[in-house]
Amino acid sequence: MTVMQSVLSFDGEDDYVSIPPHPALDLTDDYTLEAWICPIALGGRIMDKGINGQAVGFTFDTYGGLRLINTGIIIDSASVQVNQWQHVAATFKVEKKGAKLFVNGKIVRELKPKKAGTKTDLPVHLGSVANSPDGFFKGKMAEVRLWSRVRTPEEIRSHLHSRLKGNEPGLVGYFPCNEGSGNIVSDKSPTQNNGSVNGATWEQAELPIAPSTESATGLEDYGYWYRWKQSLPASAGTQKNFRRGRIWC
Ligand SMILES: [Ca+2]
Repeated sequence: MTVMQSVLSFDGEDDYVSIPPHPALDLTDDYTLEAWICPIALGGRIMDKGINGQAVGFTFDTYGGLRLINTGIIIDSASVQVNQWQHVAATFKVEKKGAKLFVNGKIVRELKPKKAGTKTDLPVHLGSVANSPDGFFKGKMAEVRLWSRVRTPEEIRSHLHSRLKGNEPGLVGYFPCNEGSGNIVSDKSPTQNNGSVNGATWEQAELPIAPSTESATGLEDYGYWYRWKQSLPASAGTQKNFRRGRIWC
């Protein structure tokens, strides 16, 4: 199911969003980055808190495919497609196969990082390098999420097609990028660290993301309930399946 909604469009020349420096965004180990992207061309930054050419902060981009840089690099060259929407994610933790790249909830690359990242005092930029006018993203972006913990593949997949509430544990930056007008992207996480839009424009796009359950009419919750019910074995019986309270809450 796709729903027409507002997204941010970047021209690949000088557009970006700047999210001010904040201690909650000093992600060096045990973190997750997520976004929905529709790149017109590969090469641009998705989100970046690094210094161009140095292995500090973090860089999550489409250079050569899908790539995460902190003190090391993990890259997958084959999975990101141009001119279509896809959900991309990176998780990082210094342990066995602790760095993972995901496209549409599927792990496309993983490796063991040698060491954790180091922080910078830079803002987080969406759509460009954080410290210089470079690496501009060409395409559309929405539903940007930053977490101070590693989300499991199951967690990533389970919230891939729905907006978050904003109070999920470990959520340190949440930018749905669906304002539709103005020069601010609101941070719906407890960090409340809004970003400023520099040149990027608002567009309408069909995205496979259900509206937030906060504004649910009941139908969205029914969808979740129905899928949950379908996933139960028949032996669970009808009584356990019936959770009417959730349908209309
Ligand atoms: Ca521009």
